[in-house]
Amino acid sequence: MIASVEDEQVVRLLPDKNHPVHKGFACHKGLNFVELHRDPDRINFPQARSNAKQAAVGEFEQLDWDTAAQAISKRLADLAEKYGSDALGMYVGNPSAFNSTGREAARRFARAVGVKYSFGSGTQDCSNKFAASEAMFGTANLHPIPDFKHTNYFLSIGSNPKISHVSFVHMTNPMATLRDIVARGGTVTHINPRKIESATPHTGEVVQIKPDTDVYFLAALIHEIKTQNLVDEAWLESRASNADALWQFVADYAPADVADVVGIDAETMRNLARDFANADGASVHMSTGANMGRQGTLAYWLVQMLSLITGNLGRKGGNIYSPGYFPAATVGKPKTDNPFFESPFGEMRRITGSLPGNLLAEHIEAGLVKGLICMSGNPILSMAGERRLREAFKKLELLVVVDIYPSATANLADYLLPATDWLERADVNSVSLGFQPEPYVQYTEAVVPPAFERKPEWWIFARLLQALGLPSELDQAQADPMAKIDRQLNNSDLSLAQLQAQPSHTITLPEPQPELLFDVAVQHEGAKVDCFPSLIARGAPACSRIFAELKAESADTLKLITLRTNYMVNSWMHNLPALKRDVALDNPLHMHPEDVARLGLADGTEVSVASDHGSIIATVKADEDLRQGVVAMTHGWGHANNPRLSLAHNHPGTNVNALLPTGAGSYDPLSNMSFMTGIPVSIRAA
Ligand SMILES: Nc1nc2c(c(=O)[nH]1)N[C@H]1C(S)=C(S)[C@@H](COP(=O)(O)OP(=O)(O)OC[C@H]3O[C@@H](n4cnc5c(=O)[nH]c(N)nc54)[C@H](O)[C@@H]3O)O[C@H]1N2
Ligand SMILES: Nc1nc2c(c(=O)[nH]1)N[C@H]1C(S)=C(S)[C@@H](COP(=O)(O)OP(=O)(O)OC[C@H]3O[C@@H](n4cnc5c(=O)[nH]c(N)nc54)[C@H](O)[C@@H]3O)O[C@H]1N2
Ligand SMILES: [Mo]
Repeated sequence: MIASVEDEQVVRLLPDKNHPVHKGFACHKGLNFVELHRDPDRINFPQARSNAKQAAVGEFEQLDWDTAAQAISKRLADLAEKYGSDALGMYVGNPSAFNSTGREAARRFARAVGVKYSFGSGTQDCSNKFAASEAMFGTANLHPIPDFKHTNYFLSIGSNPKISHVSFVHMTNPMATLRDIVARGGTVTHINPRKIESATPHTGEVVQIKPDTDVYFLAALIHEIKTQNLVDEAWLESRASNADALWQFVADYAPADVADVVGIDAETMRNLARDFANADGASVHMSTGANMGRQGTLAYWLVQMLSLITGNLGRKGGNIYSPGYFPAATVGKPKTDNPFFESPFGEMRRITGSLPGNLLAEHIEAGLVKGLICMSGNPILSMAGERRLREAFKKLELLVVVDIYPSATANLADYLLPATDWLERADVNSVSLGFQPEPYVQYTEAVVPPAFERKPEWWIFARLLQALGLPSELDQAQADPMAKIDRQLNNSDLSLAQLQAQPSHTITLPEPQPELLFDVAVQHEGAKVDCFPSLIARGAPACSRIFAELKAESADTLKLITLRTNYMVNSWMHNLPALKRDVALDNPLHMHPEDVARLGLADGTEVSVASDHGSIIATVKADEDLRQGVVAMTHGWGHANNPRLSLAHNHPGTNVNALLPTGAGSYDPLSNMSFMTGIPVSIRAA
């Protein structure tokens, strides 16, 4: 985007029509960022809590940075003295992905002070992918992307590109991308319980699946392709190991065997499998809708297997590797063969450093985590079990929150530290590494100086380290928070200085070459993909058990799924007037009209929604787009307890995450990924 600045104030953001890749396409949430930048409810100064933690609403007094840094470092030192170095936890949330210097600083800080317990939003949206890739490919950082430009079949599972712009693929103008595939005679198929906004006559059809069953659907496709002899066996032999175990795994899941469980008739699955296998270049992408099911790791594995056995992995029009300015796949190798260890909560693993988010409350309740640092995350609203988390957070001896807003989590903090926003800090689009069909690297400058006492995270963490007497970036005469990125750029004979000199501060990189996937990215010996790694074998028994459970399930079980809209970003853009339109003033419970009638309800009825884990009150919204038996509600709402966000507080909505499971058994033990979709609920008039 282009920011117009007058008197050191951003007055306007407009799409950058000259951007070599995006060509003026920009998301309305980004374009409305000026509202966020100027929001009077932002956190502008360091603050310390001045009332009791038991109080419903936190009260805070303003500090200067020196006082705040001293006070926090003293509290950290006290904790270390009392409990040794092992009582600290950290939670790093989603916006850290779009904050290259902040993310790196949080990592460095954690290492320097010895944070033992790391948590993050990754176990709410994607940790299954890291776990599966690490096992199959020998690197957590390989996530082959669709070759949109050349593909003739695109299978999109559990995603809604029009609304969310996808995760793990940096898609420019998602709808135009889908339209182009259909326009050149290709096919786009969306696998989703809901007829999503992304599906139109020009952008593909939806096959409506039952929630939390993708793994069986994928197994059935592979079963059919194998049975029809559509596997390129010689190629598979040269590229992969353990294929026999894959065939054995899918043997129980022929299309006819799984049809009732997945809710798609066998013929549809058979046709889909054959069309995919026969297409001249077929690609597949799976996103949060399937990640959040109970078997996200297995589902992601089967997605890659579908691509592999049809000869589409690392092939033109299939799924490819796009290294961008740095081949991150080469640095994602697992540190050990067996990631599992004994913990107070049984056998456990870390995935890209993180423990299961759904055990965060337990860690505090058990007295393991006494102090927590939370950066750009809002676990109180974004994770399951708000009530339990609130009680746990009140038991913390120290909670430091680094945020731009007084979030629900910030409300419980002992110290609140004000971060800068995107207009006030420089950045490079490093999160896109590996995810770009059209690779480019861009430097975005700070277009205005930070308002008030807001500081970039790298500075905040460096200041804390300094106060702790530890080596700090700020010890240097000229701090260089982008040094690491510059080094990575140098790897491609680029530099920050070069970027800064370019129009749009952007350099486009060569188109990704399909052969790079095997030549560069796969890290297993001989660049062979493991078709049945031990991690997957570990998940196989649960896969058959859940299949039997699903088969036995009553036909009228209602299942809850998640529903992103254009008017929210997780829990945190709820204070922007531009996103609080009349269609988006709360988060009703979407239900199919037949289900509404069957339960004797009506559009607008107030209902009580209950699961095994909690209950909420919601308003029914009849919605024909849902599959029957599926209900949906948008997450990130529930601002009734937070008067500091004035607009959000006026339209609080309900936190649907009260219905999600938390604690033992509520996450995929292969990857720590939380179960967040396909949750059985019952509904009655309130
Ligand atoms: N407007 C907006 N954009 C966002 C965000 C936001 O909050 N608002 N969040 C951002 C973030 S953090 C992320 S991770 C990305 C996520 O990007 P996406 O993964 O594309 O997320 P969603 O749009 O929620 O799409 C998930 C889809 O999965 C479907 N689904 C639910 N359960 C199942 C299931 O069991 N199986 C299948 N096959 N489908 C299922 C849902 O109906 C939904 O359409 O979006 C990002 N973009
Ligand atoms: N039921 C249900 N729950 C879900 C999901 C779902 O689909 N359904 N989606 C899940 C997903 S995909 C995700 S990623 C997680 C998100 O989980 P979290 O990352 O914990 O939550 P967010 O709501 O994204 O909160 C981000 C916080 O970062 C702050 N912030 C924004 N920009 C900056 C910045 O530049 N610096 C700093 N320091 N702070 C900043 C915001 O004010 C906000 O408080 O939630 C998940 N929760
Ligand atoms: Mo996410």
